Amino acid sequence: MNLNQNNLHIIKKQIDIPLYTPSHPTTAIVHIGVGGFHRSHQAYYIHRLLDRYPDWAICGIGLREADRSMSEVMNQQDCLYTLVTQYPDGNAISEVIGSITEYLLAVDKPDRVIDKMAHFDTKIVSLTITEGGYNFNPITEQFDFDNPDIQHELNYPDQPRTIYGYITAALRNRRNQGLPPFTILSCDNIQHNGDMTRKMLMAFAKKQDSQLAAWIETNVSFPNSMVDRITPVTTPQLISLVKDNYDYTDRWPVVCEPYIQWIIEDNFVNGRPPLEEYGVQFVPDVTPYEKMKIRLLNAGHSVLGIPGAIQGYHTIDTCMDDPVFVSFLRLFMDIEVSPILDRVPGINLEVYKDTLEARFANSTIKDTVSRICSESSAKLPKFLIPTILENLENRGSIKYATFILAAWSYYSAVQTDLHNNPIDIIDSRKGELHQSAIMLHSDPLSFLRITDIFGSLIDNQRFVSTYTKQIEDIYSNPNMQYQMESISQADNG
Ligand code: CS2
Repeated sequence: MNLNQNNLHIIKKQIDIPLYTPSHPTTAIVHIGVGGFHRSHQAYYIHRLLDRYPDWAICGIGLREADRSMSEVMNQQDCLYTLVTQYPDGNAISEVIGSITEYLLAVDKPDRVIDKMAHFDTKIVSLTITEGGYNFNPITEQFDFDNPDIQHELNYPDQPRTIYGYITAALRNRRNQGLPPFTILSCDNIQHNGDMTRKMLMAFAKKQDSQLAAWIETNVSFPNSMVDRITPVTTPQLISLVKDNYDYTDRWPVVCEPYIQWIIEDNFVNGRPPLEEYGVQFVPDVTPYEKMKIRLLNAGHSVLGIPGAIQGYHTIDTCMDDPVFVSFLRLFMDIEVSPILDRVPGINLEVYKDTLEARFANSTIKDTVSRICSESSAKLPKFLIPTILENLENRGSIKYATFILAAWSYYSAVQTDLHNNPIDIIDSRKGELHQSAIMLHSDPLSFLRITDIFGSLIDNQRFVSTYTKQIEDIYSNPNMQYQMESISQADNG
């Protein structure tokens, strides 16, 4: 039996199903980038409120050809999916989520996507398009006009390809029809994600249509938000688990941890769902929360994942079984991150870090090192490098974070773990990273010359000498445990 609306009356004997009925749902949120995270986080919050507030359903959008399989599964399953929340003690809570009621693949139906976004009912356009999806140079933070897709949409505004082309096309229709604008809500792990989205969209819109740009500037809002829920990649085992336990086939269920957090600036130009009734925190300024989360959790993941991959560990909880990794992670958080964080209202930092350790150690979610290391070229400039820059400025410690860059260089060059097994590297810049990293024998700093990742780090003497020494150490003995222990030794007393 397949998961779909018709079968829900049978499925509900085994598992919780939505209490709301989607006969004629109003989709007030258009979400671009429906992956595991959107489905465990935002769509889960909306699921919880839809029975009382039925006008806030979600229309999911996939922009790229790569979203075709999600589109097929979602449409085949009437957009229903199973969310499996795995507790560290082995208990799991599973439920069927129905808050996404429509899914459109933009490459097939660009006009329908524009019409949907331009429709009166749409009040929010939200985004999870990953750190790499915003089309900016991570170091200069300027919009990348060289991207061929951007060039195409500037020349042919009615043939959009990226969020910028779609959003401007939809906003132009709304303005022309005299409709109110929508709020653009970024849910990606970028500090000041709303401000960044505004800056990028304005750069694009000004080039495309300066009058429209002026309208956007005065009418559209871009709240910053901090999102959090660890959501591993769906595995064939999860699909079997759902089938074995509940007797139906869900082709793309989602697994996640119990922890969930969403903090948003309350700046919505066309209304919003009452998410505060469901645990979402609205604050005037999200800055301290997002900095804490990105610099500790997201960077902490990379601090475990990159050496973990070299060591031959496959999941984050396996890294946390290694006391050397645990101690290195904690020292990184205590010595290099905590001192540069601002006071975070209502949060005890020590407790937050303890909770992170417990979340990383959750052995039931099996979050893979390959997911964590994927697209490190987009993640590290946002998660880790800014911490090194701030500590260079403040004369703080840099050896933990720098070690991760040195290990990343080794990982990119050698591409195998300590046992000579290939490392599963998922990065759109994998080839380029490899080429730069292997030049090391003629130029020890070759890796750092990718300036849109490392910026001007290469010009800093203290950084360069720490990095060079660590690279030498790693190449003489790539056992991460050994290297991490010797770095931590002095601080462990
Ligand atoms: C992870 C995040 O992609 C990563 O490297 O750190 O996906 C992380 O699991 C989420 O941001 C948790 O909220």
